[in-house]
Amino acid sequence: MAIEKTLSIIKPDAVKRNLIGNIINKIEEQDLVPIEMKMLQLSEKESSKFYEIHKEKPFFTQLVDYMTSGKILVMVLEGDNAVNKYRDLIGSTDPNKAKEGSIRKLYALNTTQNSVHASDSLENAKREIEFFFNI
Ligand code: FUP
Repeated sequence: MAIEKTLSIIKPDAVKRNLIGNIINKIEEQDLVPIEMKMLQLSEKESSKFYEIHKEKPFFTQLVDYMTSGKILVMVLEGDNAVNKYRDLIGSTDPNKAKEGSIRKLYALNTTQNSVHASDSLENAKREIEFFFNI
């Protein structure tokens, strides 16, 4: 058993379509436990900082703008193998490529408005959790 923490964001497209409950249900079904959560709306500055890893990418401006477009739900999830387990649950970035039953396959609109974020490594999980929470 390796109990880990990972960062989850329910993005503006999913919040606006009343999908918070459905998504948390999927998370809990996998024995991932939300141990922190908050609703907030990112400023341009905060969004750019959070995604700074992508600042050279062609989609950066679009991504930063989209992530400021409405409220998000940020959560810390805890559980066995949480980082990889939650990555697996959300599915591929592009919903057309996401596997059956994954959150993005079920709910994402496109590659930008793709409903959820999940940390992609333990190291990034630590950085992202510190970005939003004092833990
Ligand atoms: P993921 O880890 O699956 O969220 O994907 P990436 O880290 O590659 O990308 C982070 C976010 O950038 C995605 F969730 C959505 C956005 N993005 C785009 O808007 N267009 C792209 O072509 C790729 C990513």
